[in-house]
Amino acid sequence: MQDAREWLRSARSVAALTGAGISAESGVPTFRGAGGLWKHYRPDQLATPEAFAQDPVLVWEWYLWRRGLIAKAEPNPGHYALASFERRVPAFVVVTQNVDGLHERAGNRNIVKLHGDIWKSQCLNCGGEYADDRTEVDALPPLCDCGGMLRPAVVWFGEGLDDGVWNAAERAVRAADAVLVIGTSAVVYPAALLVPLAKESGAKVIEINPDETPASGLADASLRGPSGQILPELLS
Ligand code: BV8
Ligand code: ZN
Repeated sequence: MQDAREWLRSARSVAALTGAGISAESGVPTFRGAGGLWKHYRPDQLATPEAFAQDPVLVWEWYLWRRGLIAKAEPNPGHYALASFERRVPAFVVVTQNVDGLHERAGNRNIVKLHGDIWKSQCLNCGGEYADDRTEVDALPPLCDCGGMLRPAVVWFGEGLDDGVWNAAERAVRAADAVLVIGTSAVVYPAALLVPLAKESGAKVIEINPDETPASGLADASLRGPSGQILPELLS
């Protein structure tokens, strides 16, 4: 912990790569932990274009259920620690795999959302993207004003990430003197590539996760514990 604090103190620019684990203490289920299941479906069975094409109502029910959970959730001390850190370190970027919006709610502004935003919907017909905070919809699937079908504005498995978003994430990690890898199982690509990229760019990599992950071998420090407890101590 002391080394990590020292690296952060002397860092000119810092990036934080976050995954579902940072929201676990807010009561938002992770993808691969317990509680991530809904009606016996695994996320990777529902978060795909194929699942949506086959049964858009089922996929929407899952997203509305998640929105309902997230709407009741609050950012936790880990989110707030990152928000106060952004106010202290000018060059600080949060690169998140999460779609829950808890980083904004905690106060972070400089955020790269690798996998989109559950609080936005996109029209399959006209491509329009709208803020959408509905947790219930009478007639599913919801329709756009143009009559086209709406989908959640998130990146599903098998879908490419937006080029601009990926470039921003790469730039943030390449420029960072220290990269925090928080609450991610580091199995989803291309997001997981940002850790070796950080290493190659000479950044100090600090992993915060109760468990070992495929990224642990690349970490200069692995802080084993819940981010809601570790981040406030690490970043204070
Ligand atoms: C693409 C949005 C190609 C939707 C998500 C085989 C090998 C390698 C890759 C692949 C493969 N087969 C398929 C692929 C590609 C695939 C992939 O990586 N699959 C994995 C599963 C093998 N990737 C894709 O499909 C990507 N697209 O490759 O497209 C392409 C390219 C060009 C053009 C066209 C096509 C798209 C991936 C994006 C998928 N969308 N989310 C939604 O949310 O509904 S991914 C989803 O999983 C979430 O975003 C989530 O963040 C992400 C990863 O999960 P984690 O965040 O890491 O969370 P997880 O539950 O896994 O782990 C939680 C961690 O927290 C654990 O480590 C736990 O220990 C820790 N933790 C728990 N409690 C705490 C904690 N940590 C701290 N504190 C705590 N309290
Ligand atoms: Zn439309």
